[in-house]
Amino acid sequence: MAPPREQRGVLAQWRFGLKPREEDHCTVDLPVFEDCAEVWRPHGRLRYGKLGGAGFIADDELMMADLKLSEYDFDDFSTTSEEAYRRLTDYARASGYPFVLRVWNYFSRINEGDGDDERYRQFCSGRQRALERDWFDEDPAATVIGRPGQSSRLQVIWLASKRPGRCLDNPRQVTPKRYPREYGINPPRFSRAMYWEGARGELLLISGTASLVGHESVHDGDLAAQVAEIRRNIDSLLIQAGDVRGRSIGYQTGAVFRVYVRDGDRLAEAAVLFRQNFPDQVQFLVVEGEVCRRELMIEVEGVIQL
Ligand code: 3EB
Repeated sequence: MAPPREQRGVLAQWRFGLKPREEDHCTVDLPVFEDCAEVWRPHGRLRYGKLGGAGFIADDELMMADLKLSEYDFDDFSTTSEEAYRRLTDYARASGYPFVLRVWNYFSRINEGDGDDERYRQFCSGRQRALERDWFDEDPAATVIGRPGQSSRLQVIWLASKRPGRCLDNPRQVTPKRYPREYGINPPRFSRAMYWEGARGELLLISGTASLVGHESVHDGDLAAQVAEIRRNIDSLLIQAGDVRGRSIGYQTGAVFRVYVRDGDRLAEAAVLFRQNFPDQVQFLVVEGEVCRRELMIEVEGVIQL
């Protein structure tokens, strides 16, 4: 399998705002503020593969996989999610890139359904069931975002490595797998960030970070205050990452962030707020996307190349 011409020669070319075709890799149909593509350069020779709904692009150290499932093929949404994570864990073991560093999950109507029936919670239940059968020692960094509209596609993109990363916790926030019962029967399973070192250099992969302190959402209804809280959360994470690395980490050039905004009419405002709250050298793109708790208006993720 070779990817479409415009995606050749790169480990990943993330594109937002387009409907992904079956053969597309890392294309996510979330509405964008400005057209953007984020290119991840390979290190060494590229290899391509395809297996059971997933496409794979790998270089000497890292593999990017993009799995698309239709919920119509499964009984309910939690079963769809379980199947996605079964394949992810199976493929990771079989591929030679067993260490899953980072996962991005996209599906529509994330906040539909009440209480434990909410689709995000169904997603968490399916993920948990798959992980009870087989999991890695360390939860990967992750993002879960709702795509506007009614698509039946669950898209799971993951970055895996031949060698392990080190997962990080954020002392300002409760570890997701220890969230109290009020957030669902099955807690989310992800780490706040993953630090990784390879021949191409070091990467800090920062999970979707929201205005959440402890386990509680804060600043309900206040977009500006949520962005400021996210900055504090990410600052705190960088301190942890610096400890693990043995050398401090800042927002150096080479930082690329993504900003997911629930209200499609507030993308421009969110871009201004991000600029005001984060250092100038941080590159970012703004896309429309629903965050997994209704009161959360915005979520920020990022990659810092060190
Ligand atoms: C949070 O801190 C916000 O379920 O994998 C962010 C990143 C969030 C990943 C996940 C959820 C997940 O709980 C939501």
